Amino acid sequence: MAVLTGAGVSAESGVPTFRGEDGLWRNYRAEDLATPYAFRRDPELVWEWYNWRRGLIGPCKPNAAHHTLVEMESRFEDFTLITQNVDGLHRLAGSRNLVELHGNIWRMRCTQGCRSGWEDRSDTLEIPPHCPDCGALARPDVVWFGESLPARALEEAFAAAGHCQVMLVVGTSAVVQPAASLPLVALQRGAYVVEVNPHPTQLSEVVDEVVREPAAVALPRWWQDWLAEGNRQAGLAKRG
Ligand code: BV8
Ligand code: ZN
Repeated sequence: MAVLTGAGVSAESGVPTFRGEDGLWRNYRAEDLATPYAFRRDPELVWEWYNWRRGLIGPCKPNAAHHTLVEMESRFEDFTLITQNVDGLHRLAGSRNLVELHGNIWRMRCTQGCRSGWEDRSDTLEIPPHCPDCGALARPDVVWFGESLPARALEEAFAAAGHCQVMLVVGTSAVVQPAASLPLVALQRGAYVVEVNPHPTQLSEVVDEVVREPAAVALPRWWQDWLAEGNRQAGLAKRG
């Protein structure tokens, strides 16, 4: 089983999505600020944006969709959760076999490469923060537009998409590459692909099943139906 999540899985936790109306900050779009160019040009502005998002995300708690994915992970031999989100809510909910394709907003790394991936959840960040070792600018440990994704994460994600029998695609507009190609890889390899999203996306026409509902409602019910079906199948098998 493989699951791909996007910003929509955190919507019911109060985290603004990227392309929804609540996703703007001072009239900037994510694509304007989440880039190496924007950071080079104005690291302070980019850090103010990340600080604003950290302030928004900090109080948010995992919702029923995050918790259902933790329970599913414990019930499947082979389960990979691939997320495009940087909010850290899957990890907070207890997901372990987690591929963070686009990094994590709570982690930082040194722009001179001397230190990577330290966690800093303080809400009194100096803006812009500096590397504690060499004093160079620190940057959020996330993948910006125009940057390559971490090779290992990418490998794990495409391997999971390539061998899963079922893939759930939850809360993504399926616009951002290469993440948006993962469901297509799963479909090509014959997996049963389910989209959970209250709105249509470019995947809706090609997946096997569409659940047009918010994730925190749809996922717990989809999982209960799966268990009930499994028990029925097991019951049938037992009866021979
Ligand atoms: C790369 C981290 C190789 C940062 C993010 C043309 C020009 C330039 C570039 C490109 C191009 N075409 C393709 C590209 C490449 C580019 C790209 O895809 N651009 C897009 C915009 C076209 N991709 C890249 O640059 C990637 N790197 O390709 O490397 C390379 C190397 C060098 C040079 C060139 C290429 C890197 C992409 C990673 C970007 N980083 N985040 C940060 O967060 O600060 S992406 C960002 O978007 C988030 O990670 C987010 O998760 C992700 C995807 O968005 P979604 O998750 O889908 O969120 P969205 O708001 O869009 O949709 C929410 C959905 O939820 C909606 O469908 C909604 O209906 C639904 N929903 C709402 N409520 C609910 C719900 N669903 C369920 N329940 C609900 N309650
Ligand atoms: Zn450093």
